Amino acid sequence: MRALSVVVLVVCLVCVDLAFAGKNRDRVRDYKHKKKHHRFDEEEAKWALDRLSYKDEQVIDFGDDFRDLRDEIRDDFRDEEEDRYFEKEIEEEVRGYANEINNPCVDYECPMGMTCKTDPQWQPYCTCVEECMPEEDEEYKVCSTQNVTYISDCEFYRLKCIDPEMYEIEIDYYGECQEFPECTDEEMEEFPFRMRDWFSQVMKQLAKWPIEDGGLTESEKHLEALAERDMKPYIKPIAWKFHHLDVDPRDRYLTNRELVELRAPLQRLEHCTKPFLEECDTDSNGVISFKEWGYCLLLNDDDIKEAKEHL
Ligand SMILES: [Ca+2]
Repeated sequence: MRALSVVVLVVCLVCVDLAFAGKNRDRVRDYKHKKKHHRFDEEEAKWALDRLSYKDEQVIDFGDDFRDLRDEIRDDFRDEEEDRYFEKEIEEEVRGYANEINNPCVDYECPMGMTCKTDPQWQPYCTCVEECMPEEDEEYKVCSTQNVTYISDCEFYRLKCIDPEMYEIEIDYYGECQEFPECTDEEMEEFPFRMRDWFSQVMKQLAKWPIEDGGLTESEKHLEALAERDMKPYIKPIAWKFHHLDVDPRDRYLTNRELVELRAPLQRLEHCTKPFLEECDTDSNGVISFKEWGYCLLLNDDDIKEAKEHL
């Protein structure tokens, strides 16, 4: 019965993690679509720049398809008056496109709650988001570690960016703030097994995905393949997950902020997540060391030593 419940929960947790990875994949797809679209705009802009004799841009080869399209459009605007109107319209568009092509914010990344802007010297910088999309769907709500509900994670991070007093506050979980049932001793005892099985399953699934869709890197795939042949197949995934979360900063300690990615999507489905992670921090210094992480996922000292080699 216990084994069955672990299996059911592992499947459930894998679904959650993959759903989030899926969201990430959708975002990547969306980005690629935008990139593709942007590319088209870029070609149009270059062609338009050519029309306006912007010499710097004339060296660009548009390719046969584009030249055909250009000639076609030119033929369509034989009428002089129309042609003048077209020139004017093109000129306006050129300014917009050229702006977009040269915009240094296009590939400039900002942290959550911030957006990129340019200064008068056309240098990119990050500044707090001014406004978030008004979200009405309950699903977008988030609950903070101060037990305050926000309409979306965008709104939470926007306010956190504006208010320095919110520096220590993080997203606790997705959804409106609520009371969770207490995590029983029995549930708490099972939880590390669930967690580490879940890490293994997620790693296995992500090994099948292309890296650009959020899948594992080549070295992570290699690690996953090795893990499957291990006597203790959970050791490497435990190290992998720690390494995956330990990014801000990568210092072999997991802060509350780094744990958001693990805790926030799970807490509503798995009410033991939060108390479990709190218990992992055995010296109560607010961060989880790799040793603490290993112990709370039931590794012994030798396992931890082995796992450390994969950090
Ligand atoms: Ca860290």
